[in-house]
Amino acid sequence: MTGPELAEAGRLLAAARRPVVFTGAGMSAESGVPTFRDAQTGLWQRYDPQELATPAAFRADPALVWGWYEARRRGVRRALPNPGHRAVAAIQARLPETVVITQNVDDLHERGGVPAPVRLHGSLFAPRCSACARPAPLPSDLPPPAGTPVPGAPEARDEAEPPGGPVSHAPEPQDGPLTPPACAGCGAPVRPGVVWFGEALPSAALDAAVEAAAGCDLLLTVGTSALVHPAAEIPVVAARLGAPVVQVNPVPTPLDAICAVNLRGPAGEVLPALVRAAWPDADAG
Ligand code: BJW
Ligand code: ZN
Repeated sequence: MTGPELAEAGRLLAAARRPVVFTGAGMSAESGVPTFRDAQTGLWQRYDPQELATPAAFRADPALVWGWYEARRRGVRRALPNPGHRAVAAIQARLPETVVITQNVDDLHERGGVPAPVRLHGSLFAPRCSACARPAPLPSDLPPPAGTPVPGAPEARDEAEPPGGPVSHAPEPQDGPLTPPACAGCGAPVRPGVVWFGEALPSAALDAAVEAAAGCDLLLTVGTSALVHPAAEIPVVAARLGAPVVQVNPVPTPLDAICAVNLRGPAGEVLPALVRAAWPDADAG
């Protein structure tokens, strides 16, 4: 990718000292993780994500909602960070004051080399009790029920653990409704550790995001439709206080009007090109 917009965005990035990278689902699209507003596939195609991602949906049908999140968590577990994630890590490595703020509930920034993104909408990997909020283990962290045959597993258990620790041999459940586990403390259904419509964002994360946006000297917004609030206001805070905003998205969004530069294209191609434009010697991932 080349062109005057990329060169201008590269100049802005090279001049920045405290950039913010603000990401949405498009960041992970090239890793094979569907965006939130993509049409759903398989068993889920008759459901609207906006109607599943609510406390009311979970109350009405916990197995439907838990099964949807488990299917998505298994999909994310199989996905790998793409060159866009690695380019964001390269920016942070070059500019250590970079703050990465994500709306995504996957873990691809962490696996791509950004150890502690600010998570506005929670995580697929942090289930908790729906009543007492006690953290719950991930289903695949649970040992298989006693007597569960483990396909292909050796009878003897004296083999060395694989690198990275023990792996679970729990069978993968089928894609579809799935009864959520019960809380070990109070017995209520465990829920995904994400922020649903109508729920408050975690206040520490929201405060950190607003503070970073207010103090940044460049905001790079990547792969978000900017339709969901209050997250969509983060780039607006930066722009209002004078920071240039650079957007990476194949299509226009409501943020176009406040952006100094709009880079139309996929994150996995545009972000490495942007890093190379800023620092021609950089390893852009
Ligand atoms: C690519 C690409 C490639 C594709 N490269 N790009 C003000 C106005 C109107 C409404 C509200 C308002 N303030 C609050 C509201 C209500 C509501 C809201 O915003 N509704 C709107 C939808 C109308 N907000 C809330 O309810 C929030 N809570 C709240 O306000 O609480 C108040 C409160 C205070 C105190 C006490 C109690 C309550 C909570 C919002 C939580 C959102 N949660 C979700 C689900 C998380 C779990 C899950 O994933 O299931 O978060 S919704 C969903 O949207 C998810 C995402 O993080 C979020 C943003 O979506 P995102 O990332 O932008 O994805 P997409 O799919 O929309 O867009 C993808 C983009 O990528 C597209 O632009 C593509 O073009 C692009 N793309 N390939 C680069 N390769
Ligand atoms: Zn509980």
